[in-house]
Amino acid sequence: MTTEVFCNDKLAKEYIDNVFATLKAKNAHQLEFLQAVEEIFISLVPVFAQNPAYIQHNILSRIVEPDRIVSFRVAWQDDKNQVQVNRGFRVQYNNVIGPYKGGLRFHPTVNESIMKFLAFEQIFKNALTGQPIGGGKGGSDFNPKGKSDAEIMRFCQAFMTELYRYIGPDVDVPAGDIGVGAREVGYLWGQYKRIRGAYEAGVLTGKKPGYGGSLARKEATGYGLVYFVSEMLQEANQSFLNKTVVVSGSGNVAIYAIEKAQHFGAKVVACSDSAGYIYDPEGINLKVVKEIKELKGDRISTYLKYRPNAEYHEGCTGIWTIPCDIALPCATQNEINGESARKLISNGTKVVAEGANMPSDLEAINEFLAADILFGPGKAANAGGVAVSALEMAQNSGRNYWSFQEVDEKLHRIMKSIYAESKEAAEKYGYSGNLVVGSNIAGFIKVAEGMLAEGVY
Ligand code: NDP
Ligand code: 2IT
Repeated sequence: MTTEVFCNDKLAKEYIDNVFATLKAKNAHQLEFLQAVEEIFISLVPVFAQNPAYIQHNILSRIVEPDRIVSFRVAWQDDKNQVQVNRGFRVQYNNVIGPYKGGLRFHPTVNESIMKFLAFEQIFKNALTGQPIGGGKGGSDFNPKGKSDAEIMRFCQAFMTELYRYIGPDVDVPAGDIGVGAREVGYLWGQYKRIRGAYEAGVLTGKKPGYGGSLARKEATGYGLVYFVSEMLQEANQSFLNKTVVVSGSGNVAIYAIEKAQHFGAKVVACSDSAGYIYDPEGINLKVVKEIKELKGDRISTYLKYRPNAEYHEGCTGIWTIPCDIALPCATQNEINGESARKLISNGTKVVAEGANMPSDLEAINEFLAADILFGPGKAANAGGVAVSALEMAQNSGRNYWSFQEVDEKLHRIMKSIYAESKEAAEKYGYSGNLVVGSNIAGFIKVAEGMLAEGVY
């Protein structure tokens, strides 16, 4: 039995600051992780002020500590028969709402801080989808660039040979993220199936349609982002029609965000990769981008061979100097800093929505909010990918397939509902129009209530 206690903003802030100070002392070098936590903590002051039970049960100290982190060696042979060694991770953060769920990232920058920031955000994102999925993330510092198909396969098999013991359709369900798409998921799945000796399709999502995968999963994050932005625009009596849009990245999220934005009548004038960006004032030819990136795995600079009137610029941040109505960062974390945010604002950008995870740093977010930019935080705006992953799990358990249209309609409904819930939570807690606060609160409360119901462990 707990007794009712009084709380207010000051006491709530003191509690949150204390938890953050302890976390910072314990994880001093994990900058991305601390950044992700700080953004959420700032939003939660009114929630703790109004729900003292959360303090009594020390929900915050419990929620920031992952259930477990697995780190493992991945040894594999390259095409020259040399043995290479990488580090693999799986962060199982919180499974109050469902099995741990989140992608795998293969990128040389992967470390524990990045894994933890992604897994932490995933808890609240997944809660927002309304689907029964907890939060997790994994990956490796393996660099897929320049590797042959056989090397990718051997790496994926070696990675799964260790990972398989920690995952399962009701335990933890990985999927793709940067550097991991349907090809990699296919190799991972094949190895899992061989080791387990059973067809447990729901252990991984993002599989190819026809081999256990869901239609519309490939498109889901990008389409979902554009559906979310449409809700934001509708609120301001606007739409994508004739808007100028800049999208960073040219991977899975970026490509399908461009596709849907164009479908809704927008002119997308720029996209990028980690080396530089292209500017095509006539509007990006998406067929060309798909050929370069999806078929050839080439650099975005080669776009100029097909469209000589376009421009190519080295470096990533310059893309935010292009005047646009809507900016959709879809590449990676911290790609928009305060300076880029100020440039976007002074160029008249009205909407910024995050397809990537944490692409705007804290200074940039503050700039956007202060300038009354319509700002869609990643946790809410890019949740379409994992939402359709949950729909893939549902199809796998039901041993059936839904049509593209059926999945796309469900995705659309989920994105509308995430927007509505985030907006409503912001209003309820006195931050009308602030979707950062709204989505953090709406996601957090679902998890916190589940933790209260489960009791202390
Ligand atoms: P991809 O690997 O398909 O594409 C990533 C794109 O971002 C590429 O164009 C890549 O360029 C660029 N990029 C990667 N790292 C950097 C970097 N350090 N600096 C600049 N550009 C970079 O990944 P996704 O499209 O799947 O993921 C993009 C973002 O969206 C990530 O933040 C991811 O976490 C997030 N996300 C992904 C979801 C999904 O379903 N896939 C769901 C929700 C969020 P290059 O080709 O040169 O490497
Ligand atoms: O960041 C993300 O939400 C993803 N990479 C998708 C995760 C998933 O399980 O589909």
